[in-house]
Amino acid sequence: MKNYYQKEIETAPREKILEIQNEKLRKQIRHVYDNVKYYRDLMDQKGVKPEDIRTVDDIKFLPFLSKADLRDAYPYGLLGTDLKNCVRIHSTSGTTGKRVVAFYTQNDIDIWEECCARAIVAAGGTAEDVCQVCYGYGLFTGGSGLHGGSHKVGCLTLPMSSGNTERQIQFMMDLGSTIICCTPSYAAYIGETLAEMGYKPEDNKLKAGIFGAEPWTEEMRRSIEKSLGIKAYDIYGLTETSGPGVSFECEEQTGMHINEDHFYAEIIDPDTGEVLPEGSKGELVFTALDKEAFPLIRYRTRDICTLSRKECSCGRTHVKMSKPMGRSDDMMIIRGVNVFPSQIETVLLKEGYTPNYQIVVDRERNNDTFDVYVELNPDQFSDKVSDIQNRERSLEAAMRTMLGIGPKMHLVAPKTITRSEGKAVRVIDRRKLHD
Ligand code: DLL
Repeated sequence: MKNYYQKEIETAPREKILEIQNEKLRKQIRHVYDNVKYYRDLMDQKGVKPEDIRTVDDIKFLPFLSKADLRDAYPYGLLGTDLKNCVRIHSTSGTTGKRVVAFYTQNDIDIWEECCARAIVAAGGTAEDVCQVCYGYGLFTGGSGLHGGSHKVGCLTLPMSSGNTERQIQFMMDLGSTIICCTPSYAAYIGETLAEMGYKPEDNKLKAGIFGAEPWTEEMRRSIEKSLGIKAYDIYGLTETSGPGVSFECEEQTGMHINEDHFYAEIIDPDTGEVLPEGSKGELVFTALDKEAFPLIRYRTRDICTLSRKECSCGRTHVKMSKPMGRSDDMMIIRGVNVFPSQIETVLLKEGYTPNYQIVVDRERNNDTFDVYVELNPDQFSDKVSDIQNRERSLEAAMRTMLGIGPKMHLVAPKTITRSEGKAVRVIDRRKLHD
């Protein structure tokens, strides 16, 4: 028997979905034009009026929104409702200076949690399940999103948050967790720790895992499935769109169904902005059709992927996106935290160091390693090891404040970082995260 959380809409005929999208879009565009000055100005600049947008085919006339707009409008410039109607915020893990802050009304939270509930049910979740949520709780959307979804499904919810692996394992074993939600790298680490503690995959009661927030490969899926004895499902989302649950995998495991009654997806050429036909590889753009507090019109995610409308054996009719295959900007995701090289550069320059640096990211035993090598100025150079170590510790602290995670800092002698003849190679990512 196939399981759906909201069967009617999840399996609705294409025409029905289009009808819903068109109606919600017209309403949403009228609403942002009338109530959000930032959108009105963008639309006026492009010469588009709300009445020009009748169906999703007209969406191409609307301006794009980028992360830079979100920073410009920080914190309240994109609010679609009175602050008094908002009940929550979440935020991305640091971008240069200002973070992205997303607002939610109660209705936004309900819809978001329903999307996560669809993902949990697609992974086989029911009210009988024990769902262990080990995404981070707090400003990050992972914990709250899956937590809310788990409640909606009626699972016994274990709000573990991330970290403290031994305690995670103790609860998992003692309470018989059947579903686990966390980043794929943390899932792999839990699998490894279980084996080290002498457990075999069949010793736990887990049947499914819902993993996302960072890129992971099919090889990683197979290895997690083996080490935990589960079926591993992908889930995608971003803070700007509410959080996890924009799209999720079903049992076919061949891409993630986008919740099209709430999000309209386009694939564009990242250089020209041209909308590409189905199946093309390009940048994913989302329009949130019914978000109230933080409306999002044609938001450029910077994630590169493809869309497919091929019929799915699960019966869901919503379009599927492939795993993100990379990004059209230089953002890295390290231990689940979004990191831009420019943030690192900002700290270095502020602290009086050279802009000659190199970031090395790797993965050891399924954990990201994060090292930054920086050249000292000749006048900063010292023969005293303790001087250098003190400088490294203080830089690590400054980095942690900026990024939310601390890289291991290595101060090296002047002129030792290889100079490039073309673009500087700032980032060496050895993790091989994309197939
Ligand atoms: O990572 C929301 C989330 C939480 C998704 C838990 C899934 C599970 P942000 O911190 O704003 O939000 O980061 C969003 O993470 O633009 C992608 O580049 C990346 N990302 C998210 N899910 C996946 C995934 C959350 N399944 C950014 N595969 C996005 C690959 C992913 N990358």
